[in-house]
Parts: sequence; structure tokens; C-alpha cells
Amino acid sequence: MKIDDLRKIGKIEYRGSKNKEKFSFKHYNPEEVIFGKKMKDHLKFAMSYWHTLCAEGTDMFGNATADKSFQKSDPLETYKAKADFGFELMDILGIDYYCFHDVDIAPPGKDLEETFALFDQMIDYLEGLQAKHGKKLLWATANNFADKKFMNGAATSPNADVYAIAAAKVKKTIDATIRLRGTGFVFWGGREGYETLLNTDMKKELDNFAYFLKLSRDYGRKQGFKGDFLIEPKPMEPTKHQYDFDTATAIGFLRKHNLHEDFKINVEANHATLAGHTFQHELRTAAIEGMFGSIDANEGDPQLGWDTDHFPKNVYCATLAMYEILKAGGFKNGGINFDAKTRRPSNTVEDLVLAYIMGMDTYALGLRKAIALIEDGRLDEFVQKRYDSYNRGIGKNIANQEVTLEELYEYALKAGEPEVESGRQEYLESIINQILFS
Ligand code: XUL
Ligand code: CO
Repeated sequence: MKIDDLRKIGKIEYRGSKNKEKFSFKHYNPEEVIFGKKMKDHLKFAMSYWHTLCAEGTDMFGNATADKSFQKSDPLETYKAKADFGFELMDILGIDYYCFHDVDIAPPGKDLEETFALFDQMIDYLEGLQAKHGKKLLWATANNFADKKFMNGAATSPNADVYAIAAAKVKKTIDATIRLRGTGFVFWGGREGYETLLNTDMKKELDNFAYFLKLSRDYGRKQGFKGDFLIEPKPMEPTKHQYDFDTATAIGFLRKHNLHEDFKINVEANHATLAGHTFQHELRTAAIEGMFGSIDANEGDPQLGWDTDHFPKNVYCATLAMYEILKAGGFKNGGINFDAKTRRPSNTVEDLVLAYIMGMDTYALGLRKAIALIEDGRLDEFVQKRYDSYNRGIGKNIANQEVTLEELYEYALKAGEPEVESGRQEYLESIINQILFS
């Protein structure tokens, strides 16, 4: 890929939903104020460094299809060129934020010390680019899953030296997050799980993992990090079973270990579906616990059972996601990170730009439709009425938790057969279709 190809495309402008110019936004109009805020502040789009600037299209059966060396051969120069390309890509798309793993931004050294020194050089470089382009770090994370040493896990490794190395990488990445004024620090436990329980002391691994999160939290807070620590749940892949299985599991774990004040959830759409949930379910679960933080926007393929990280195109799903996010009060420290990659044969700069345009337009349209759903009010009104029996009589006592089991027993004996009302699902689904397609 060449930066000149990016410059040829130029800045992507909003041209409305009817126009057919491929390098334009049909729905995303960053400065437009809707529902009390600019669209860009509702959506807080972020570029994923790894898919966008590093992934070259390899899979189990095939080699790279996209060259992301950016015409450099020296390792450090290559990583600087990656960064240059990334910041210009954000410029032309009007994306204000980015997210990275430690290993995405700098080449590896011969040992940990040299790796950290190269990392520091690149943090200086990124700091300069942030100032030059007016961009912000949404979140960073340590990649404690790719290297061979992490094959049995990192914070859940049976090997204490591996645990220490993972901790060192987290420390280094927290320091960088603070320097780059990032507002989030993510833990995605790629290999924090197991392949078989036959070789696993699950209790020890979970205790070690909780302690790892505590150490990281305490260190970050001591250094003055005010942003969110985030868990990104995923049920499996690469391991057979991942401990942060889904939002409810992660929240239970965080509460058990008294980490819930500092941690929030980074919900990824494709991880939700792998866990057998809808994205909406995962967002609602985080929100009702006051732990909604950020999202990784992508989607899977209904026929492929793994984390394919497609750019999001499903407006229905994006609408319901934005509906949940608006109801949760919108993004604070979080945002919409496109943890998404172009398909392997979509291997040009143009494809990358078109993929981001589609993803951003999908969420912009989702935002518009979610606002329309809220303003329409029929869904809210229906749900409110559905639970109306808890606003009076015995229901009010239940809602206020002011009733005994004996009182409910006496009440039930006199209540007679209740008239239970329809859930009206199909009607409610037709409202969504009406809002989406008319
Ligand atoms: C993997 C995944 C990661 C995390 C960051 O499924 O989602 O890219 O977002 O480590
Ligand atoms: Co992710």
C-alpha cells in the first residue's frame, strides 16, 4: 500500500444519502448536530492500528495479499511509515481517535529491553503525530497472546516468568497510554482460558488473573491514569474456553474481586454473537450494571462460526446498538473502534477507505435511526405499560421490596386467575422496520 494512493483519494465529505460518489459519506455528517450533540461526538470513531496498518491478509491457507511495509525495509522506518499512513488515513476519513496493541506500533527488538526501547521511540513519534494531526488515543492494550511464550496464557499462564513478562508489557503500555493521554486501557484475554481442564488449575489461574488486574489498576491509578480500564469479553478463539466469556461473566468476576469501580466493558459485536448473544444483549447487560464503556464495531458472518471481524454493514444491528448506547448515556471515555478488516481479496488502499466509509455510514445511519426510535416513543411506551402492574398495589410493594413471602401467599390466594397480556413482539418488530425503511 502507498500513501500516495491515499492522497489521490483526498478528504471524504458528506454528500447525502442519494449521491453515488463512492468516496463520500452518505449518512455520516460529522458536524451535524442531532440529539444535542455533533454526530462526531456521538460516535467517536476510532481506527484499529492492527487491522488497518499491520494485517496483510494472511490466513491458515494463504499468504499476504496486501503489502503494509509502506515501501520501507528498515524496521523502525517501516513502523514510522505505518504511523504516517494511519494518521493521514484518519485525516481523510475525519476519524479523531485510534487504538493500538504494544506490538502494533513498533518493531520487536532482540530482547525485552530493546523491544521497550524501540517502543519508546515510537511513542515519541506518535506523540508528535497526535499533535500535528489533532488526533487522540482512545485506548491501548498489551498483546499478551501472539508470542509463543503466551501459548498457555499470560496472566493465567502456569509459568510465573511468563506472568511477569506479561505484567511488564502491561506496565509499559499503561505508561504509554498516560503519555499519549489515552482514555482507556483494554484487557482482551486472548489466551486467558484453557484448551483442556485436564491440565488446568482453574482456581489458581482465575486468582492470578484477578491479581494481575489489581496490580495493573493500582499501578495505573498511582501514575495518575484517570481513564477506564476495560475488559473485552470473548467466549472462545483462540482458546477453547476464555475466562471473560461474556459481559455477565466478566462483571461477576470484576465484582467478586472488587474491581468494578475502575473497570468497564468494551463490548465487541462479533464476540457477542460467538457467545450466543446479540450485541444488543451484551450492551444492555453492561449498561444496567453501570459498566458500559466502549465498543469494538464489527460483525461476523452467519455461515462462519468464528470471529471474522467484518466491517459493520448491518444497519438493523447498528441501530439497536446505538439505541442501547444512547439509552446508556452515550460514550464518555469510550468510542467506536473498528476492530474490523477488509476481506482478503480487498487488498488495496481504496478498499480500506471504502470499508471505513461503509462502517462509519452504517453507524451514522444506526445513530439516526436509533434517535428516530427514541423520538417515536412507541417502544418505550410499550415497555413502560408492560410493567405497569409494579406501579400500584402489590406490584408496588414488590418493586419497593417491602413484602414478605407470606403476604404474597395470602395475596395469591385471593387474586384469582390473572389476565396476562400479549408481548406484541411482531408489532414491535414492525415498528423497527417502519422506522428503518420508510
Ligand atoms: C480479538 C480482539 C482484539 C482486541 C484487542 O478478537 O477483539 O483485537 O480488541 O486485543
Ligand atoms: Co476487539
